[in-house]
Amino acid sequence: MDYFLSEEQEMIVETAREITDERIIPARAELDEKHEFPRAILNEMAQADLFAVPIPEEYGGFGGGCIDNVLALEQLGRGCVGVGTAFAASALGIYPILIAGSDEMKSKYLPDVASGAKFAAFGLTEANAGSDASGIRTTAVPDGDEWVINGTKQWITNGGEAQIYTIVAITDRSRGARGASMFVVEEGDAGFTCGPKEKKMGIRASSTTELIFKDCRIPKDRLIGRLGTGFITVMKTLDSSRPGIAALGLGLAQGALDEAASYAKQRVQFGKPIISFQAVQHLLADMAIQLEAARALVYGAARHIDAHPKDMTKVSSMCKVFATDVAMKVAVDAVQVMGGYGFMSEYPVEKMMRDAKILQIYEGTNQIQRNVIGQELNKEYSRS
Ligand code: COS
Repeated sequence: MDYFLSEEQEMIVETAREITDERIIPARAELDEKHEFPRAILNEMAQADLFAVPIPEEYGGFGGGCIDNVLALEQLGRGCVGVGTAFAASALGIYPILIAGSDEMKSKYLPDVASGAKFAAFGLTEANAGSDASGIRTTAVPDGDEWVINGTKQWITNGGEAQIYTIVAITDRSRGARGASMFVVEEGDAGFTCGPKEKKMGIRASSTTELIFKDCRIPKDRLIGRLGTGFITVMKTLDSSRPGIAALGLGLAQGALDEAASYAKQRVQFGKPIISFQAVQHLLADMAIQLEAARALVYGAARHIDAHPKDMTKVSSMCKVFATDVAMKVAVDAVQVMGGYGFMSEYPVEKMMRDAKILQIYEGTNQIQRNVIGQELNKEYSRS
């Protein structure tokens, strides 16, 4: 379907498509098997200016909107959601600075992320604070000209690979959601270390570690925005980044459909290519219908967000839920079309099926997204 992309948007798609076809697809099986961080590929993406897409022009970026980011991530997701996640997590890490940081803070950190000289990461989740984001225990206490941070973040994407970490910590427990604040922690700050890489079912090219703060001291000016606004900044950050996860889902579903359809054309059983059997055609048709419906929703949501940035919560969750549920279903059906071969790791759909699962879990489970959508509907219908 024609989504009437501008010339600049077609260029973003072309750039991301080329890197995906030439660099990511040939490397993905090995990166997955070795749990290897794709630094060389990310560097090439940086040279192609892809990291600059979501960063405003005055900070060395391309000044793209949500739709531009979605278009780039869709292509990367078609190749490998592990590589796409490493890329997306750097944008996630700088959203708090973009949303709430001072001009000085933006000037200090954003140009290096736009050029790809530095990667970023976002630290929210803890052992006892997953879906319940406000249950975090990490604390930040003022001491002279510094903040002293103590606690442990869990499952942080780009842990150990990023140089800039935006994290949320409790600054006043008595104030509930208004008692959390966000900070920038840099690689090499005293008292800050990352744990070993987690072993995961999928997205193995991305790095996932703990962030460990033991009397970690950072300067006062690393507070992002105002004291006590950390939880709200976290929520706005997730609203901004979830369409990117939806886009990874679109890409994964497209990749899985491409694999399944090409296989069905060349696989002969009962004397005919299996694509000529209605049973297989119906599976492929449903995959294609769901993918196109998801794409229409994700692009529509991204354009709505660009036009109405203050009204993004509901559409952001809607497109995350729908596109990632579609990605999971399409990946499972691609394995089904390919039968025993689909189950073997020499074919990419086996990895796609493993990678798809996390899309329904991270950046807010799809159950939490439905809660968010329900709450937004409740607000809307209370007003009318
Ligand atoms: N934008 C701006 N403000 C928001 C917001 C949003 N999207 N969502 C909530 N808020 C505000 C609320 O308005 C409220 O402010 P007031 O105190 O002024 O009323 C405050 O934040 C607390 O909101 P709420 O009471 O809804 O918070 P809950 O603790 O009930 O949690 C959910 C809400 C479940 C939505 C939140 O915890 C969440 O998103 N969890 C999932 C976390 C997640 O995605 N984790 C994945 C790991 S990060 S990669």
